[in-house]
Amino acid sequence: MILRMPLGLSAALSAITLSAMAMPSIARAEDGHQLWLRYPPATGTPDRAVTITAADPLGRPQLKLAIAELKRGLAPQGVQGPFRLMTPADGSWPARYDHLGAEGFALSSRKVGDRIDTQIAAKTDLGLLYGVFHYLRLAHSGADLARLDVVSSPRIALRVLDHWDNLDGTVERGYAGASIWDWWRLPDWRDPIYTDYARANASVGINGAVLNNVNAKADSLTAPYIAKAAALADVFRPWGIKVYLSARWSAPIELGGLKTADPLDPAVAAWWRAKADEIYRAIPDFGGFLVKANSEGQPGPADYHRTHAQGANMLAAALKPHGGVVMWRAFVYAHDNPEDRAKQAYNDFKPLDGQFADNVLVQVKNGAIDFQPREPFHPLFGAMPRTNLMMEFQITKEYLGQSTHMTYLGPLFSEALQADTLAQGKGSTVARVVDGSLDGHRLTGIAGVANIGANRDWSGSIFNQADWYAFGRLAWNPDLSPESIAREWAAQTFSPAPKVVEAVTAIMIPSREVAVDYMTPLGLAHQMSVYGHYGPGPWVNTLARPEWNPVYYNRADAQGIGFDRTASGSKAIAQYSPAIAARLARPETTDDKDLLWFHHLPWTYRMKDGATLWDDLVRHYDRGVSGVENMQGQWQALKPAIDAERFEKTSVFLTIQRRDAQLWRDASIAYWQSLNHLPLPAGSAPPAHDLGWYKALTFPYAPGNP
Ligand code: BDP
Repeated sequence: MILRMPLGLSAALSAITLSAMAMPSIARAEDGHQLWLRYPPATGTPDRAVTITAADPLGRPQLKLAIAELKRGLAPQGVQGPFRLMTPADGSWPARYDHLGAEGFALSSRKVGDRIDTQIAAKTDLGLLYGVFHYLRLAHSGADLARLDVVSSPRIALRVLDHWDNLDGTVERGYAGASIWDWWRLPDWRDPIYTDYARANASVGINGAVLNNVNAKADSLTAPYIAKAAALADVFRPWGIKVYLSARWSAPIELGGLKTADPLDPAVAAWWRAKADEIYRAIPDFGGFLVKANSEGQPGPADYHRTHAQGANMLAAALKPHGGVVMWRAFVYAHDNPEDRAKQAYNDFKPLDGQFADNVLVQVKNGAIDFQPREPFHPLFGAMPRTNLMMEFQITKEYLGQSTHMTYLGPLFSEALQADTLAQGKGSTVARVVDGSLDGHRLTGIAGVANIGANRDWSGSIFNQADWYAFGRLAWNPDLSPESIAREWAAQTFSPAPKVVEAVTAIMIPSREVAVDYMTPLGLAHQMSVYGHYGPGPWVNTLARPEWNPVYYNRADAQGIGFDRTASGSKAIAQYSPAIAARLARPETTDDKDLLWFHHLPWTYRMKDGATLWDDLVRHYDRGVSGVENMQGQWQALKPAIDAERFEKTSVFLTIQRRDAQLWRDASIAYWQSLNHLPLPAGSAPPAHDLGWYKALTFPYAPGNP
């Protein structure tokens, strides 16, 4: 079937350059709702007719979507045809593409006279859809479309967003407004936003969504809520996205009236089997369960003296006949366990290696504590070769300034993925654990705690969208560079003009390090206030559980600061492979960025450059504040190139960030000085207030607080 589409573009817009930086002007008003899928008109392109050749899309919803998306993305661009979309079923399939997996695609193009012939090939219609999105990504980020030769398949099988959305419409650690799921009106009202959501995810290759909070209510597993989830699954299906549910461990008691949730009790297993059957009747391609068990007060198999493996395997057996999986979280630590919190997950899970069923993935946070601005990689990566380990990142910025601070997370994700576990010699990166290549696993996964809410711009700020985007791109290929991802995001989000792309990328790339500097430099962690983890609170020591208090992590006193995790301390370094442990055993051979994570050191300790630890620490805080000032200046220079709405919002957010950075610096320094009584290094300004002033600050009603 041949679809002919006259583009009929007037192509009247031509580039106008102005300003000292000669940025191209962008006049359209924008509110960020279009994300990176804005498809703005190209400038100066002549009218063209485009031809798309594809099999009859009748009965092939994904092919239909691929064609529609291609038209939608090409129309403003005035890109030349013809395009050919092909699968093996369509004939003349080139054997060289036989190795493409179910989701992979190949793009090729060549110039024929004054046209460009483009071919998008994939084994499945979903692969074609991904191929179309990739083509459009290239088209809208200024790539040369006349000589394409791209073959791409995802490295990780399950690329999932975890929504910490509650049934009452709130979002735990959500900073972008209410939940986008209108549970109340589902399943009848299928808000068009669900389609937009699925399309945005598909555009970056995300293929799964856990709909409800890991701190789950059993209600999600009742018939009315299964019907609601099924309605969402229907909307998502054509976009290649499966739904998953967080399962509350004690549901057999709460919903089934059983006396126990013991995983070895046959009645419990039977209840879950029946529940799985019921879900699959409504959602035939249901993905499976995500489980937070025996963690932060949630029930779990340990309540019955059973292991995590026994719990996970019982659920896995219920899902197995339907092809579902269990994503079992390793985020566990107990209030009555005096062991270093950073060690507890490893201690619990490492001995279980090899005991998990083949449809279980153990979901491990990138670091051993909790999504801090910087954490060394979690020692479980590389330590459980006989287990499917999946990565869990937090896209929502609970500990990184929440919605307002600009802290591009691409470098954080990539740092964790590229960390070398040395488990099987050099090159045993976390990425290779997660993509299964290191240990030969086929069931692989990566999850990101979503930063999506009902805000018009989805993520609470324009730049937070980049974190969602970067998660998807790295889930597809964990070896992509955060710089290249930032570039393609900036090109699609603002303008492909090289000056704009370079200037936006230059702000994004250092932004996470800037935040580390003003919040938790040199390996400090968890210094956030009690108000929803917003703002500084290094002095806090009043929370019920020791390991919820910042003082637990900084261990600061008159003599020194930092958490000793060496042989003289908690011995956590022994959880890493011997070569890494040997490096971490001494402060001199530990990276400065992780120094106080692993070592307790005197304030007068000499750093590699000869400065004292105290002076160096203060310099990091100073650098954090001046880093935000730089970002502000760089953003102002972009004014002529950015539409007023998005420019203004980002400017104001950077002002908030500047204020917060100062607060972080001053409050932290005031507290450390109250302990060490040391003078500030030359050139460093004293905090604006005394410590009491900072301690008296409150941030009530911080959003996202459970
Ligand atoms: C922490 C959050 C808490 C989550 C928990 C988790 O503060 O709200 O429930 O992680 O991941 O980061 O389960």
